[in-house]
Amino acid sequence: MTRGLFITFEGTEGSGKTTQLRLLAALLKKYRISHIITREPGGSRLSTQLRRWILNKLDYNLMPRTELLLFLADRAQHVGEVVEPALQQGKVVLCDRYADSTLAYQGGGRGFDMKLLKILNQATSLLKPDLTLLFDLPVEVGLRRALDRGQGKDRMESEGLKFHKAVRRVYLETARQEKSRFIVVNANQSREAIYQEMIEKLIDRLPIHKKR
Ligand code: Z5A
Repeated sequence: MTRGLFITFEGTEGSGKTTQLRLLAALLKKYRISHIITREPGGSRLSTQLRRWILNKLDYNLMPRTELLLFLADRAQHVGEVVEPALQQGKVVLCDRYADSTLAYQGGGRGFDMKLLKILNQATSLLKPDLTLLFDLPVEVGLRRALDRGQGKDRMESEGLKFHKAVRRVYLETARQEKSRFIVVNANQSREAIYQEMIEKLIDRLPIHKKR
């Protein structure tokens, strides 16, 4: 059996990546391409619990190192339990955030050393995405969208503008360094326009184009 395709969705707060992930999943469904939707943190049974520890506002200070190690623990479990088995079954895996989030948030946002993070990412999972879609937009626009959702802010969303701008910078820098893996999509437009751009840039890399 041919190995599946691992596609990750990345972006700063409110970039609309989850919306686009669902739209892409609907397209795969239409073409009967076997796929799964998953996310980090939170894609495995253990990580549903970890997600609460990491993102909920706590009555104590979660140390940046603790936060980093929890994200990595979550990934180790998620890759082994969910992502690898699906890829071995030949499925397309659509994953909302993955290791590039660690570089962007813990590296850009929290200021951890990039070399150290890359080593830790490797130690956690050797699995690299085949493709990474980066939904890019000014952080002010994304934060406004997230606020308009009216769900209140989690721990990461409560960080200031400087934090989120540093996250965006690292994403764009990583995309520049890994041009063959990254597809950058302008997320500062309507849902329909983003979808159009995503599909145009992605279609030749999907198993769908052979079926059209
Ligand atoms: N994190 C980390 O620090 N380190 C790591 O290693 C990993 C993660 C793996 C997970 O948050 C947090 O964990 C994340 C990084 C950190 N923190 N932040 N910030 P999460 O899973 O709770 O949420 P998220 O991944 O950050 O998603 P999001 O930003 O909340 O949403 P989104 O996926 O970017 O967008 P969306 O849900 O599709 O849309 C957001 C809203 O905008 C929604 O109301 C939509 O209806 C609306 N929307 C969508 N598209 C548009 C357009 N085009 N125009 C207007 N409005 C739109």
